[in-house]
Amino acid sequence: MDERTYTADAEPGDHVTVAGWVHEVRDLGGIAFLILRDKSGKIQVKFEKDEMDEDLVETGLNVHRESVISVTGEVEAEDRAPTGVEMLPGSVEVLNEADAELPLDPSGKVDADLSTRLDNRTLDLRKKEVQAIFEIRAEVLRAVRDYFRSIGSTEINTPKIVATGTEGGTELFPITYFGEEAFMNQSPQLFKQLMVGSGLERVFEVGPIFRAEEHNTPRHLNEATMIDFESAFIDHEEAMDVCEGTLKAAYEAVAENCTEELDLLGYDDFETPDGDFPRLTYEEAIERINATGELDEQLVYGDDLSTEAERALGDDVGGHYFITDWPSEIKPFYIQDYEDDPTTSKGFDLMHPRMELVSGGQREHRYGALVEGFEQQGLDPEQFDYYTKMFKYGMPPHAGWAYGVERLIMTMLGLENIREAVLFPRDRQRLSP
Ligand code: AMO
Repeated sequence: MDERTYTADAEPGDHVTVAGWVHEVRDLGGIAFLILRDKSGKIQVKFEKDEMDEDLVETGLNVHRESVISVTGEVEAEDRAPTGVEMLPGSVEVLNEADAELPLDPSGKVDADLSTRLDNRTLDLRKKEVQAIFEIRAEVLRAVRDYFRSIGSTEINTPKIVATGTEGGTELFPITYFGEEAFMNQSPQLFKQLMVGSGLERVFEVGPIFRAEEHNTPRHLNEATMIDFESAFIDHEEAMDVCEGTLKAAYEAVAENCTEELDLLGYDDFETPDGDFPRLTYEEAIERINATGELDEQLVYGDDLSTEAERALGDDVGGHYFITDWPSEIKPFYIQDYEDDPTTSKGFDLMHPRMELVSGGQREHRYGALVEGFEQQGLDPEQFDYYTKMFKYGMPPHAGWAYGVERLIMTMLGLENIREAVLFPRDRQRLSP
């Protein structure tokens, strides 16, 4: 194939070859237009029937929409063309003809429901506004990685096939591992903690997690992507600082580098969070929720926050905020409790007004207290021996947290359904594509 030029780079006076998808063919009689689409944009190709080779016109105008073609020809300025330029084709090559009937209309003129879109994700992703979500997701991950590197954090990759769960036994996916029972990992929690004791001290991971969630909701997935962070020699307050810094870095990068994508998604006032995020204790949070009068039943100390409670508080606070000092009994075994008040933990959540984005906390690094915590949660410390025993050989005080990437994107872009932020979502009904 001749050297290919992106449609956006085709300038008047150039002789180029462009390649992409047939977006539309408009036949006006003596003259016809083919709109060719590629990653960079679209270009109008003009066919003058009486003046051009018959075969060329035939090829260009009879090709089905969404076929892949390449066009070689002259680029000319044309005010009436959508992009101000058009091409006069010297040759058209059909590289792969598409079926006449498509399961989904990538031009977006005909709406499709989410399920049809996800069944045909390849075609769905030919729409610029759908692509924009994934360009933004990629930019968020780049910015987050850069931020972590700037604070001396090492990227790690930990096993996804494991022998035990970490976030409560009910949400595990069992698999068979050479005749033995194993599980898909719910979180890199224990591995990242082991790494802060390894000499790497400060680590992060971006990777998949697997949870057999009971409910099919607009904000739960059965396979999600988590951004995990863990650092030696910091406490939960400092961990919250890093968490806040990461979130702001992600928003700022999107505001700066994704203006086109934000335009496509209809944002003219994309706001990056600024100022310090409020840090409410759990007790303050339930008082504020009760004071909104939004809930049918008042919350009492020890209750977890329902979706309605989170929403009531989110509306009240109006921006990102942390909830700190959770009751120990509703936080996992690895979270440390206050020395002077063992009923209160140093666990925290970062909340967006719509939902929880992050959980984290100061970790229990003392062997004795850690093993006790396992027993209190009805877990067998023996099963976690590979983890607990390292706490006997020099485990520094440490803290960390984890984001759900899809929830971050969903709340950043105001998406209604978390599935919009995943290429191929896994939920209770969906195992393929
Ligand atoms: P937690 O279970 O709260 O904490 O998970 C952390 C964050 O991950 C996201 N998340 C999910 N997103 C989509 N679908 C799901 N099923 C799902 N489950 C979780 C949420 C959530 O806030 N090990 C701890 C973190 C830590 O303490 O470092 C953990 O996994 O945004």
